[in-house]
Amino acid sequence: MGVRKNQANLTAQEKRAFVNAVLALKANGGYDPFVTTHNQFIISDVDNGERTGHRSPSFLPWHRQYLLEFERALQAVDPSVNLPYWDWTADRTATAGIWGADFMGGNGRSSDGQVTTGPFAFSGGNWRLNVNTDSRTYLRRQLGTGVAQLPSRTDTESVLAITTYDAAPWNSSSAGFRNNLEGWRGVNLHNRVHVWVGGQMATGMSPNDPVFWLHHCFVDKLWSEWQKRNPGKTYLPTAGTPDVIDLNDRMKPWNTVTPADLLDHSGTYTYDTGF
Ligand SMILES: [Cu+2]
Repeated sequence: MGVRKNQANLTAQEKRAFVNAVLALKANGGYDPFVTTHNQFIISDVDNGERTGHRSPSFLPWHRQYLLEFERALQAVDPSVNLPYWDWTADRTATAGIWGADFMGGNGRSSDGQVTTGPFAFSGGNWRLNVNTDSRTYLRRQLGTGVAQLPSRTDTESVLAITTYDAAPWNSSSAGFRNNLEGWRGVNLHNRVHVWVGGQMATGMSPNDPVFWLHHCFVDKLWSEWQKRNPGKTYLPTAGTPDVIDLNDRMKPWNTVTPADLLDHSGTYTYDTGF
């Protein structure tokens, strides 16, 4: 069973293995379909209609399953690899280790936002964006430009303290833990991180930037932490909600798993520490 570690604690060899598995998946055609799927859901998830991947209670179980699918695809390349997470409350500057040339690579250059360092720089020849909003096929970032600060530990604790999972109308206007973590209301955690990174990360094609997986792995860890702190509090809504994934509804695109199936990840993977 896999242990998902803080990226700041990976050894040089673990970083290399993760990067190499991502590059191998890109090269064998297995990566880009993940980008396509995410963008299709970003486009189709709407506040007043069907919503599954985002702006709805199933934001968390949907991304949990989506990350699991991606992690399994990496493990098919290298069984030693597990998803690392990026604790953006701690590793919170543009010069933090996560942006090193041995891992995610650095900020985009000022002229066109192009990432020019690390394994995913376009000039390296291994990271061409095939699923994109425009003709720019190079990875872009503008760290700290769209918004100045990543969420702090205090911001994050304030969201973990919300004891209701989610609330009607089950969308981007909801009160509750899910929507505050997703970021449509309150101090804004998950959405703000996408904006802080900028480039493709601030679009529906966000999985074009491999840091997507590390960001969402930390969001998943925060859900896990919330569950630990709120025993007996369950996923909501539990039944009969139009356009929304109830506890025992199957989720597209897999149509095999329900939120109930995904609440307990401990048989599949664990996290190295609590928050
Ligand atoms: Cu996200």
